[in-house]
Amino acid sequence: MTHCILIGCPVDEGQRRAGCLMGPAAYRVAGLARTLTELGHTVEDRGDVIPAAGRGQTCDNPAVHHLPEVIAWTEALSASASAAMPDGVPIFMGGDHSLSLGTVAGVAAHAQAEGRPLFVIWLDAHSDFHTVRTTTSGNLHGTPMAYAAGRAGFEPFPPFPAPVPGQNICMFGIRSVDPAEHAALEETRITVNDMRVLDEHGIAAPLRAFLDRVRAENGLLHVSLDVDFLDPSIAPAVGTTVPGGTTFREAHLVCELLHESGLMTSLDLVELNPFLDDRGRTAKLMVDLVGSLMGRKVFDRPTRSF
Ligand code: 6HN
Ligand code: MN
Ligand code: MN
Ligand code: MN
Repeated sequence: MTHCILIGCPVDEGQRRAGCLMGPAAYRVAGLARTLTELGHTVEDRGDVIPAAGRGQTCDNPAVHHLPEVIAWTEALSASASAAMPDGVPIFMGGDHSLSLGTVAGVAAHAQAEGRPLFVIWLDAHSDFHTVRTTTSGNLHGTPMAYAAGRAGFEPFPPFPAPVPGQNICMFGIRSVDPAEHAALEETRITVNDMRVLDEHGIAAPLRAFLDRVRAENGLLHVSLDVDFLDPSIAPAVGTTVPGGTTFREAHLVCELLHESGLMTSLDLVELNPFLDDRGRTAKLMVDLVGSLMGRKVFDRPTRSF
């Protein structure tokens, strides 16, 4: 039994297609709390985070969009995340992916205070490894992984509390990486399991290998699930669809293996844009995936070896 803490993060300023701010409401309507309760967990909904007003910060990159607002979200969400961590497993209901600038910062501050290493699993079509300087779209939802890894180029933001070492970061589902992100990733020890890796080896083996390391080092594990990790044919409600994503079963398998590991300590659900959804199917799929992450299975027994 886990104490699940729902935190609404109605962030829309990290990209340009309005609608992600409706994400937290869609997760509530789709029955996220009920799903968790039915699995035997306790649920506390802390409502939606409200950021302070932006303070007018600027940067050298003219493309950057809504910088002061995103900084204000980062500060507010970082505080909410570190406050929630001692009480249970926070589930951050987004909101676009710029919310992870704040949630991972808050979780990292908590991990540092506990004296435990932080590991991050990034489930996404994109690597989100731009900095405020390198982003060409100017959409800050393309930057949170670089912030968490401690890349230089985030000067207007508060310094990241305890950068996550590259070898503690593992990405899955990747199939859209901009040139500046590609070059920067090559300089790190981040494991990038792109779709080619998943096609050839499946998702279970690389995931198990990473989870073994989290366990061996008694790490905290933050999971960031971007809707576009999923193939757009099953998850249309996202502004940045990329063909060739994970299937229904691949995504559930990731969640089932994560549950079996017992290692996940915090979770982001990001990029759901309910305005683009088809009768709530993407919101419902995301809630179903959280069900698998939190213990739903067909038979309660270990997988047989055939
Ligand atoms: N996401 N690399 C593109 C950009 O605009 O920087 C896409 C970012 C997508 C962001 O997945 O959360
Ligand atoms: Mn705008
Ligand atoms: Mn993303
Ligand atoms: Mn993405």
